[in-house]
Amino acid sequence: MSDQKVLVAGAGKSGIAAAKLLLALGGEVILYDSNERLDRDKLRAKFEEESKIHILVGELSRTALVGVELAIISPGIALDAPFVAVLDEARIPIWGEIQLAYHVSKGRLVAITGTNGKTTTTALTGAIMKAYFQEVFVVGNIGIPCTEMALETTDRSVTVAEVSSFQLETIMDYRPDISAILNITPDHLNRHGSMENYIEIKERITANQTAQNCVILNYEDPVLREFGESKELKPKVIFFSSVRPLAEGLYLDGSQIFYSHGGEKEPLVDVHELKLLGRHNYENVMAAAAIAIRIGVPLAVIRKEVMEFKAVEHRIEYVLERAGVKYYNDSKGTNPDAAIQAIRAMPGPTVLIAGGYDKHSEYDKWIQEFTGKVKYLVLIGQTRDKIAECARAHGFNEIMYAEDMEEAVHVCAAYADAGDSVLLSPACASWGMFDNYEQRGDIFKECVRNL
Ligand code: UMA
Repeated sequence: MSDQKVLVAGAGKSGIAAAKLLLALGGEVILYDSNERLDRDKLRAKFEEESKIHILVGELSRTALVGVELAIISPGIALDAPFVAVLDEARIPIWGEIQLAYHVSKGRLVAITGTNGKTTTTALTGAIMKAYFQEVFVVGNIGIPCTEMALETTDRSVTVAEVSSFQLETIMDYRPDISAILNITPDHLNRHGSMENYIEIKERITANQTAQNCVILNYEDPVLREFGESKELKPKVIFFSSVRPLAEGLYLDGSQIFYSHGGEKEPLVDVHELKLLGRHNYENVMAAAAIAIRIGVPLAVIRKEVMEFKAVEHRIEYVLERAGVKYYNDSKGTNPDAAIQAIRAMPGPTVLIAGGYDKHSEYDKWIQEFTGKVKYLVLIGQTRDKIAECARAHGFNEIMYAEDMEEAVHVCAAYADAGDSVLLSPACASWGMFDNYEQRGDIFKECVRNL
């Protein structure tokens, strides 16, 4: 890439990291962002003074592209963004940021995608790898751009990447040694147009894989089962199932996870020994274990790591116990589907804090999960009335309102009995009351600790 002039689109985390990588490789970079309100001086200050970088914001003109040989695009930019047409017209190849990282990186690559659970699985896989290998990088959608670490990788490295559909849209010869698709349910359809397209993009993670590579798939996801059984798929397939025993692969039987292969079955872990809760998390554990087995980590190491692994922050995260009541933070439960998983994961009667910004979601399925589990519902935020009305329509009347998180936590503490759980899993986005879901979760935890 040395001496190449490259346009990097998007001046967020990915764009900055990609630009720095290209500069380190000796390239010249135009860092472009369509948000004209961005401060060009502040962006410029993120780079060494002598860097060959030009900052461009607002509209992208054809003349700005003179001499540009390649464009690197950030994941948040949809391919129907107006400036992409300008790149296409100028016949400039477009690579995603993960494609650039792949081009430069060394060592083995594990790439994990799926609609839900990919951050937990990536973090857990990373933890297992770190317990066994010396050089491990955990990157991608989880928060550290792949390009940020690319130059540090060596032939001995193992890179574990969380990969989103946004990132997979713009890969070229990206070929993970091991890939995993955890599940595919409707999400991001506003960007991908249709479920068919979304599925195709997720499955693209295997597009360049060969018979030497491997893909881990969820046997209980009908789309993925069919995909895994199709004759055209080149990599070796390892299935996992949380519902039935498999002759080959990982599966949950009762409370025990087994690894079965070549006619033998080996117990991996009893789920009661895990700190992660819920069937969806057992699936994440099986996917991570399958990856680790495939790459050669001994079962004893995997067992130890999965038992020690705690939930990723803000995802059914155990906070503490007060007066026999356990408190859980699931601020990442920003839609009804995710919030259903959290309710299912609770060990017993639960006092639930929910509500927030209105994304026009349907709440019926989520409220139907309350039966036999949720004792009281404490509502906050813009969606309070809408959720209360829907809950009453389903015959659930144990509803209270709170003005802020502190009040909500105090109400829960007053109404929860020893043996109950208090769960923040709002089924709504945080905006309106908080900057983002992280801040909402942090404030919840602070209020709990101050009880
Ligand atoms: N921009 C344009 N033109 C556009 C759209 C955006 O110039 O048409 C600019 C924005 O003005 C902004 C920049 O692009 O300045 C933002 O780029 P980005 O949205 O790609 O964000 P990054 O900061 O680079 O973060 C991205 C991922 N964001 C998205 O996919 C939306 C992060 O995932 C990821 O952690 C990070 O790269 C490192 O790899 C976040 C996410 O929400 C967590 N992911 C989605 C999800 O998990 O559901 C897929």
